[in-house]
Amino acid sequence: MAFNTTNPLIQVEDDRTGLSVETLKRALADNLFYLQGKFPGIATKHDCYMALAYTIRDRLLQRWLNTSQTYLNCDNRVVVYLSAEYLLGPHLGNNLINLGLWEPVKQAVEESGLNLEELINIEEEPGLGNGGLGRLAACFMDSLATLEIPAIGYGIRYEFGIFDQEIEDGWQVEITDKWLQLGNPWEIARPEAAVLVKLGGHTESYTDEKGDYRVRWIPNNLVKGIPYDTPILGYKVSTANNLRLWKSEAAESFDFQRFNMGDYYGAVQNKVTSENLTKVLYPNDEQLQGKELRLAQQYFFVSCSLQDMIRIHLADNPSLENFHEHFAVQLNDTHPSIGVAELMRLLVDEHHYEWGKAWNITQATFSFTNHTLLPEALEKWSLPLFSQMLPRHLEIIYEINQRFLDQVRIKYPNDGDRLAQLSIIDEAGEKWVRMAYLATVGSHAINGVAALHSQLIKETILKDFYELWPEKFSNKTNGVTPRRWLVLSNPRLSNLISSRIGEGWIKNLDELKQLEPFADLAGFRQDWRQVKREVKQDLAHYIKAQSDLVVNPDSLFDVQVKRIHEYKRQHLNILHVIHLYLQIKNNPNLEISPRTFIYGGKAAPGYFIAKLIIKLINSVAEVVNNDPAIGDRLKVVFLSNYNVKFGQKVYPAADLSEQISTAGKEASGTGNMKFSMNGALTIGTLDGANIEIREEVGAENFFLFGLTTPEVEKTLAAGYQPWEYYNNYPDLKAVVDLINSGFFSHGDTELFRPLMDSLFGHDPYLVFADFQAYVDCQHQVGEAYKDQENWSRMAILNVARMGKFSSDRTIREYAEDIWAIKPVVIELEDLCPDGQ
Ligand code: GL4
Repeated sequence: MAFNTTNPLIQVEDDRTGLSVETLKRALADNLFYLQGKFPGIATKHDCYMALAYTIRDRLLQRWLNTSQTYLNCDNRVVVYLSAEYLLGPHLGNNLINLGLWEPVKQAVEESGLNLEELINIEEEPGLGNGGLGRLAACFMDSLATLEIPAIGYGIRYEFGIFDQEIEDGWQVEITDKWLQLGNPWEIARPEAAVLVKLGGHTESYTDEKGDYRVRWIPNNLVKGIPYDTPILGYKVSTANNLRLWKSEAAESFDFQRFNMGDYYGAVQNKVTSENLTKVLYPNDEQLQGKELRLAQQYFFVSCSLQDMIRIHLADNPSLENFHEHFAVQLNDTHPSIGVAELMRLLVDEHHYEWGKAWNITQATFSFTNHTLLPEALEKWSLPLFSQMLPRHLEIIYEINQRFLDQVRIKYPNDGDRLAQLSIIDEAGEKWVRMAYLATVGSHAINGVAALHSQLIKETILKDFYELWPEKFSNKTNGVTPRRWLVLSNPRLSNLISSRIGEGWIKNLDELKQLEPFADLAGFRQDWRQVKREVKQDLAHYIKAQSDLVVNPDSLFDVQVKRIHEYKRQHLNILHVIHLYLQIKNNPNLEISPRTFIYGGKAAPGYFIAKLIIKLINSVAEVVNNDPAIGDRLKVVFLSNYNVKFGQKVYPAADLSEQISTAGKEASGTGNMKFSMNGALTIGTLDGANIEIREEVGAENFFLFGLTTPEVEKTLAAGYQPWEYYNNYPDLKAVVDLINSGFFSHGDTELFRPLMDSLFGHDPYLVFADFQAYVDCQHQVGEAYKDQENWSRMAILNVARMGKFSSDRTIREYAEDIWAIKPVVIELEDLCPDGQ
């Protein structure tokens, strides 16, 4: 069957669209020859991957083009997701699932003498994000398409994404990511849709021909933005939304004037500076690096995107008056929040709208999601830096601020403190532009990403704004896509589930509820354990290949994978490992559930303590794994280069999910959901979405420990004394003393001192305060694991109760409460049969 049934020219199955095994094989060979320029005999595995990727891309192009064509032709609202990060993960496997082509393609690949899984593994993932925030954007794109919601994702096409991590002598080493080196078959460049972005310079006022006062911006630099488009397919629908990522280039590839004057290097300089803009992703999660280039990146992609939207809008509308009816723009954290000032500039300066009207359009367009409360992550830009790069935007922000503060004055007369607290410009001491405030003032809706976090936003960082506009604030608990995080990453479990309750759950995750009665069936539990055993075996092979360590698939796989950060407390986890080690050493016959501790995660390159935590984990691993007295009872492994691909292997294999952040610090977490969805039980604090996960799965199926958010606050306010915990808890003292003795550092008593100093000196994350509760809770975990029947029961119930944590549910809530948007069904018929 061909997609195109209306084109009379296509008599036989088209090699670019046909779906039979024979056609797929022919297409594969054809693409290998004509696109890669290789015969099968000399083709590398990567060539074969490319040929296959193009074969699949051909089969989704009609969907992609029809989708954008349909959006152009209907006047439905379109969601625009503005995000500096998209942590997409490899496309090939996901596209096969979403197209429903896994089986025929597998057969075609095999009959061509290749292996599908091997080819899928070759794909370099686009690591265009740091962690949860970027990955959430990717899950949202998947859900938007699956729910057939018109959407465009805009972002940055970083030439170098998140660095690759290697471990040398226990330390993290960063290697440049080169995801584009061998070509990217999923993107199409659209140089014809390039836009220009101004930077620097100064502003001038003038009077226009109608006698109106106006401002123009005379920049000292101009950069060109080239869009690169990637299709994002929905699951078994015809929607393929567009992800448009911008690459910067010099506006003129050569500065001829300078060249003619003999300044060759000066002329090339401009080209180099412009191209630098989208060179590299800043590798910090939850930490602001107030670098000029970062602000330039943010402004660049936001300006490109807004100009693109205006072009699209004006193609079909006489004016921008109804711009907000056309686009609902979601700001993914403050990174794109300069968009508020940029849209005002475009409307007022370039399209000559009166301020009040422009402001109404702007506010009706934007909504803002906050993703963190950590003070070091809250974006602010120093005024001098800001005015140098964006002089016109600073003027606009001053005007926005003045008008906003006038409103505040009416509501709270004579309240100078409140004005200072609410001001977008922080003027106490050095002056700063507070980006979260700009986003809040410029948006009609503001949300947090889990119930607790949304509540804390209202009580802390945006308290005064909440008092002004309580109706703007809401919660949208995060979710993850079950397509990538269950169907693709855990086919064994997915098949087991579908064999009992059908496949409806893939699009409607609430249907997993139907699994609940199976938790009581011994036969099903047996099958469940069998699947888990096989998946753990796979991970064990991977561990052996990467680190040469043999781990026992029957041991409890206790996993913590996420960015390395003190608030996430990987160090609390390793203290527990040392505690178990000591227990066995002191009592050689101790019977415990054998455990394999698995860690993975990257530290920001400049975050010394996080890097030292990695070193400590590896140092403990070295001792524990090589101590014959421990045998098979404990193994510790730090797997390098944790990324989406690796996540797909590790979530399915986990028995225990470590979600042990200090209460109040993890906005939501999304790894916690992926683990649970794959049947791991959680050990966790009452933080972020853990609270809601526990509510859903039932307190009896969740291992809870630790201080609550109010207790954390109280402990800190009372003047937290780590020494007291050290002196009062002998288990803690023994662990700390062992580290300090140089036992894990070949006698070096200085190596881990900075970490110990921070735990004893200034530790806002209260590691020692939660240590004993954590150890006790871990003891319960170990005991519970001994009863495999009950453990399986709990695991099944975890999965059965995960419906809430599908990103489909999250997106539906945004669509209803914030975007006011409806699905649009895409038809697969050829819309332009004869190329008209
Ligand atoms: C984060 C939060 O830390 C994380 O809890 C949350 O799940 C994620 C997506 O909402 O956003 N905020 C930042 S910054 N990085 C994150 O991963």
